[in-house]
Amino acid sequence: MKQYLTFTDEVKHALENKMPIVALETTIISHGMPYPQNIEMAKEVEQIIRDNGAVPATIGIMDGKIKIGLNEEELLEFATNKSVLKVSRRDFPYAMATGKMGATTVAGTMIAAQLAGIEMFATGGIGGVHREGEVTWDVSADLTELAHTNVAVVCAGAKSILDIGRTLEYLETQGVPVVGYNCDKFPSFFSRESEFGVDYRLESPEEVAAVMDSKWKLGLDGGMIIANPVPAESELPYEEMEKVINGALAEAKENDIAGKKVTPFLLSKVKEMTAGKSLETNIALVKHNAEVAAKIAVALKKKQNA
Ligand code: PSU
Ligand code: MN
Repeated sequence: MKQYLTFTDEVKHALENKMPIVALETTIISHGMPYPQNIEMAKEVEQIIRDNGAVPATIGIMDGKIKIGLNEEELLEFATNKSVLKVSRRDFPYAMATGKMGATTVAGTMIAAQLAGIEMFATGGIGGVHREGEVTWDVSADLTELAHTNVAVVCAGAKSILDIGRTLEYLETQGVPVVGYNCDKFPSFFSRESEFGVDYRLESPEEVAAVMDSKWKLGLDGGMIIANPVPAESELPYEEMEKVINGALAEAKENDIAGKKVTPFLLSKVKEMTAGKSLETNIALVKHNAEVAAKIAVALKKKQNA
């Protein structure tokens, strides 16, 4: 499988020298945010990771290769090209065989990160069980990936476009630990809390790294969620967002939006309905997640290299 991977010099050097690395996804760039905020976010997030002592590896598919690390020109291509595929587990074979450009989702990025030997990943929010999932069977492949791929994901929880309760139940069934980073409630992306609790509250990068280390040393394959609430100054009120999200869900239903189009549709509706405020919050929380992920990656490598 390694024949399909290519690395930037920065990432290659970091891997060879057992340095801390943080993987980043491209779906958030190509399908999650508009241009030019998406490219600005992508570059800033990489810099935050470097400033916190780790090496960023933004992952995407181009020319039949899985690229571990993207240069500026490639990042810009993901930010502006309108025909980029959204690549989750099921889409890899097609994207690789056709040579089409593919932005990796949380699931897709985890697969690529594991192939490359990267254990830490920062994003905004994970996919999950959609509301009315009992009717539509819309359950993100992110959850099954978390069940068996050894990559820990720092996120701001899950948007309440999803059914957060069922998402957490699914993760429990699949044996995925949900850690609250300095929080007791599972965050709901735009807001710092939801009505649901986390499994364990941990308060330092070292504590999180120790849990990751013992999980994988025990051979308990699968990922981990590190839920990191949006900084208070960027939070949007939960009740207000509930109304917005209910409006967006109604529109998705009216327009018969299904399959992989659901999440990007809801995201852009929410942005429209909050006059762009949701985008600012989205960017703030991704940056915060990158910082925390870098610190955990540093702590983990210190432990592993000791
Ligand atoms: N949630 C967000 N922003 C995003 C996504 C999820 O708040 O950009 C993206 C991620 O790439 C995630 C994917 O992996 O959507 C989930 O899509 P689906 O529900 O189709 O599995
Ligand atoms: Mn889906």
